[in-house]
Amino acid sequence: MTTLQREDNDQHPVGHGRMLRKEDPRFVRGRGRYCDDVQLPGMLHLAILRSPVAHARIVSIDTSAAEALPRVKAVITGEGLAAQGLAWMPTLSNDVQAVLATDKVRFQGQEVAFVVAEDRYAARDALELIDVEYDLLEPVVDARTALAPDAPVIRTDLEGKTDNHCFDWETGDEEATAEVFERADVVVTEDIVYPRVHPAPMETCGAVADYDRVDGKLTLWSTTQAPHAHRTLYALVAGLPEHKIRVISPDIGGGFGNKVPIYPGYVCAIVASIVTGKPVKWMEDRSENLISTGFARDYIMRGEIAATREGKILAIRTHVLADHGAFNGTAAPVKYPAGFFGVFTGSYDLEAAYCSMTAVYTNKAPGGVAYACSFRITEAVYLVERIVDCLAHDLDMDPVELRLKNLLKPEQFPYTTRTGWVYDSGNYEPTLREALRIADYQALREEQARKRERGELMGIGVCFFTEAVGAGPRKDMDILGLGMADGCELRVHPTGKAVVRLSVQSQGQGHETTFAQIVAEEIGIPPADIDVVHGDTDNTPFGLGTYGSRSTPVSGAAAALVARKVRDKARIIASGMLEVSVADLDWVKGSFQVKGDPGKAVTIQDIALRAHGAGDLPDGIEGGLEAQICYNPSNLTYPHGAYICVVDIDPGTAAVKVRRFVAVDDCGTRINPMIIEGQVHGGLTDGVGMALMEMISFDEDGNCLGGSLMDYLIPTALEVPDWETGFTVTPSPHHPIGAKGVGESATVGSPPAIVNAVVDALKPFGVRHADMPLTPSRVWETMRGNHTPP
Ligand code: MCN
Ligand code: CUN
Repeated sequence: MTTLQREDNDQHPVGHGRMLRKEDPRFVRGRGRYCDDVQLPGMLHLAILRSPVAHARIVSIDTSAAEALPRVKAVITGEGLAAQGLAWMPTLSNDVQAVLATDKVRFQGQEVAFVVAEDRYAARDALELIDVEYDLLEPVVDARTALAPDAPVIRTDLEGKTDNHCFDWETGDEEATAEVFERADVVVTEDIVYPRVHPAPMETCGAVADYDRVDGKLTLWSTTQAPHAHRTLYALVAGLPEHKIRVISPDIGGGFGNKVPIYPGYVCAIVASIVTGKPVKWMEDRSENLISTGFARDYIMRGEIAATREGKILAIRTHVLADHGAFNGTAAPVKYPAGFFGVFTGSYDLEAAYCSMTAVYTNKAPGGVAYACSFRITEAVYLVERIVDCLAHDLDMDPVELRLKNLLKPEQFPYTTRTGWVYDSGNYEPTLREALRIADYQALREEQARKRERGELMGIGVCFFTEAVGAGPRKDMDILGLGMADGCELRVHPTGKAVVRLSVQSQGQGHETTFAQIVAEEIGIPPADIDVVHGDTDNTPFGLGTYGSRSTPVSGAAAALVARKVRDKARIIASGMLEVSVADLDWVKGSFQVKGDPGKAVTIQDIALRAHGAGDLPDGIEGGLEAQICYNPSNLTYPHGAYICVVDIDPGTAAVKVRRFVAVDDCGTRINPMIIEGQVHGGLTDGVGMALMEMISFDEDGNCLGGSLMDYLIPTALEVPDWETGFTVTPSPHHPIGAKGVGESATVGSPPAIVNAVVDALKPFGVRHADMPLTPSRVWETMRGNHTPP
């Protein structure tokens, strides 16, 4: 099933292959059209006043001076919104979040009021003139003490709430796991923190709202990864009829999960346009993006692993303390409050597993599911791949040998994990062996041994991961009651050119190219002749959008199946044109040929013309050549990968240099290998950022210390090596073309490989674990035995 195939199809004219991106001519010429490029006649500008403190009661707000400023059109506070019933909005996790604070502010950067003015400068200037009196309250900054009996209660808005408890969740079998732990030869326990980080897309969030008072229609350009889901939620919240709302997601300058939630700013822009009768633009700046929009991770985990002396892993157990910030704004399917953290058993054959989780509110920005996390699989993979390395450390075993001993075997698939996930397909060992081959693992270990003798710090880190992507089957998954299916429409024009309309939305993943390729492969029209339309609810079918690497698994399947539907109709028309029965036709990419007489054939373009043109069509066949579909996946897809990282640490400065990184990914059938490599390169770069540099931290007053890119460090080309990539192909058995998602794989798989490498380099110091980000100061302290978790 797994093949190591060569990809020499660079020049492939039709279908899958290494095709240059159709969207790039516009991007490389600076002709992309982003939210902030939208200019409408009479457009006003909106700026948001944010709380300077983390926790305080609002005593009074005086807006008179701001209102008096020339060019200011409106100043709105929480009270103003409350009068319309709009001060609070639902979050994607069935919690509520303040659009503008009324009673209290609950995190630094929270929205307190907004100004609408004739230009951006006047709006910003007016913010300075709003006088807010705050009555300071003690903030809850550390999740570890959020449930202390004397901790101030953050969510006093929730009736009867007397503590900062958000939710509890568990999965697996507690008793069976305890029993296995009891009889195991070896038990290893480690406290592992995945710090709060931020997706920090190049383009910040923003919107342009245009409410037409005459026809009652709202058009909203917004930075959203899920235009249809957002539209339905606006309709439900604001009471506007759904057909009178058009959400347009134009070009998006990176999403990484940051653009999944509905932010107060979008709602404020809509209100402002309704109030003023003018189009209103809101674009946040970099600091606003970093301190107030969806963060990622913030899991404090205790990992435990049980094994035999020979290194057979028996069970994994974990308790997680999850910091959800001031409102539970996590985007996850309703039944999965911890996202897909339940896959924390990783790629291994275990006897038992158990996870318990406590989530708490703190005085920090809301969010949680973001930054290429595959719904929290980043955290799950980090936990298992770190704790397996801790076991290797204690057993004094090579981490590769330990993994090879425990990886699931191909004959075990489909494999139901101890926490109930059904891995669709996998052939793990060849993937790991391919990574070892590219890295020349043996030679690296020999080099390391020589260097250790000389006192040099070189480390080799391994990670093997399995992801669950493509949410998801309707029977299990919905977001606020919306089933996670995706529609697709394909229309072939009379001249054989086509347009395919998607419900998902690209933020840089190249959908305009790859979705054309999927359709091209099925129907034989060159991808250049297929236009991809997305990101506009008036012109695309309903579906839940792009996140959790679900576009290929769900919408990609829809695109393949809708093309097959059109091809089925084309076959009937062809049988009429060639005067043979449909059973006598062979489909040879792009044309139907009469069996045994390849000279008698019609191309898809001939058929398209006939479908629209003069002349008879077979009985019962309508004119035109188009179809639509709504695809509900039967399962998630489970891509996997093997990563090997080599680091050198300067013993004098403790600076970590990632010298080599080998990534072998298996995402099933590969549609465009070049785009996959781009996705992997980006995700690996994310991994270097998280492992070595990135963290959103707070001081004891709850001030966010990562409010600019001077403090919140993100990686550049300088910090990353030349990536070495490889692949294996294990198709998904239930996906129509066997493809699995890949957009988040490298972000999921790379942090543990890098941390494992750093810890491996520090082995001479007796180090078994160190927490991210492994900045020089933290590595320095760790070398001296002073490791303190973030
Ligand atoms: N692909 C392929 N063959 C496969 C799988 C995928 O050729 N077997 C291609 C797809 O056709 C698509 C791309 O790879 O062009 C990513 O596909 P997929 O894995 O389905 O992921 P999505 O398109 O759903 O993208 C979402 C994913 C997520 S959730 C985050 S977060 C992330 C990521 O994509 N955000 C990104 N990659 C990003 N890349 C860019 N440039 N910008 C972001 O914001
Ligand atoms: Cu978790 S970030 Mo992506 O799913 O949009």
